[in-house]
Amino acid sequence: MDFEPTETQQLVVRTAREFVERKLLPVAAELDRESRFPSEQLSQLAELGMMGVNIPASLGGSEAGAVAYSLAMMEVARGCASTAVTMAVTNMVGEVISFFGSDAQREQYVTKLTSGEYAAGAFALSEPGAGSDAAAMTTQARRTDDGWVLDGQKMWITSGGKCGVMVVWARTDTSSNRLGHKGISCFLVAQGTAGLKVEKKEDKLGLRASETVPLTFEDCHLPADALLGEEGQGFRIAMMALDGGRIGIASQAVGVATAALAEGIEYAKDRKQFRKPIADFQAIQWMIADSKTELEASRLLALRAAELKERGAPSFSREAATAKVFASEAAWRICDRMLQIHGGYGYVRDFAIERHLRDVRVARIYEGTSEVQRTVIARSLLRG
Ligand code: COS
Repeated sequence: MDFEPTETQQLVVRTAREFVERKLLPVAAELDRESRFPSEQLSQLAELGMMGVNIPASLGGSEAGAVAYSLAMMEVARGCASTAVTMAVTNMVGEVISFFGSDAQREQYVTKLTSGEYAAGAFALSEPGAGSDAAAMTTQARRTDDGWVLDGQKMWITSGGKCGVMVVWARTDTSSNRLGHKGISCFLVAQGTAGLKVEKKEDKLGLRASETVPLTFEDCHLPADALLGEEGQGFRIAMMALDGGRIGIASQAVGVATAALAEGIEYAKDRKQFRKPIADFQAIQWMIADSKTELEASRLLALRAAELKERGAPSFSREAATAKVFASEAAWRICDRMLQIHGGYGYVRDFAIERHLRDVRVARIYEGTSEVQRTVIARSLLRG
């Protein structure tokens, strides 16, 4: 066990940190306030290799590994959680196409994601009636003489209207309503495809600079080679992609909580009540100490899951869920405690802490709720 980052990992961290200090921290509050998609920042991140941290160099990625990706995500999320989630989904989409795609699909899409030619990638799994129960999806892909026709609705799609390409899950076998996950396949859909309609942007509590939209597919014709992986394998592809995605969200939560803790400490040292800095009170010190402890535990869990992924260890799925549930729940508590330290000032927009609290809340929901993570962990242990 080696806790020392490799040279490559250190380089990725330095690169991300410098970008965050210079380009992201100065604009994060404004992006949030204006609900402005961070196009410019995403394109700069692509130039720095952050849109394919764990993607082969032959496809324009940095090939720096899953641990480096987790470290990069922690840094970027410290600067702006909205930019971080957009980067996370883009990396996830790039990885899933690299892993399951044909040579032609990889060439067509992955290099455009890693280079920044596409602003982002999108992952269209959830539906109005299929969230935690992803296998309950009703979107259909009907085979035609020369391809497929998609019909249905997707919901909560990050960058759905901004992405260059999206991975879309649909039911290809409707012969029995008991087929569940077995009849699901996965497709690559380019932005602008006829029959794809991007619906009205969601007005969210947090992550306001990231775009979240519903999508409608109506008589949406796709070529035969839009199928990603094998027919009927879509659910497995989604689960495998989400295993990696959950490390990204755990890392995002760590990044936001890191920012929150630093701001809480700074405020506690500065703010005076009863003739001394509030940092002198044990009540405040314990909030800081508990937060630091939970933050470091979260960081280690995320990095361990990433290391297991990098090694191809089968337990990585469970450990990714462990990291995700712990880090997202801890980050929420940390942001809440740091807001408490700010008192009334934490409840207004003059300080960043209220944004962190709003931004981090969804980490307990998306890419699998905390309840789903617990299901994944328990099932894995009970299976033995
Ligand atoms: N990797 C590879 N295959 C996996 C897998 C994984 N991590 N998890 C499950 N599978 C496979 C199973 O092996 C099973 O295949 P076989 O029938 O061939 O053996 C199949 O997928 C179905 O698995 P399971 O029975 O566990 O599926 P469930 O319908 O019970 O769903 C949960 C399990 C709840 C864990 C899953 O639906 C889930 O993760 N839901 C949350 C979805 C989510 O995260 N949505 C967020 C989208 S992004 S905002």
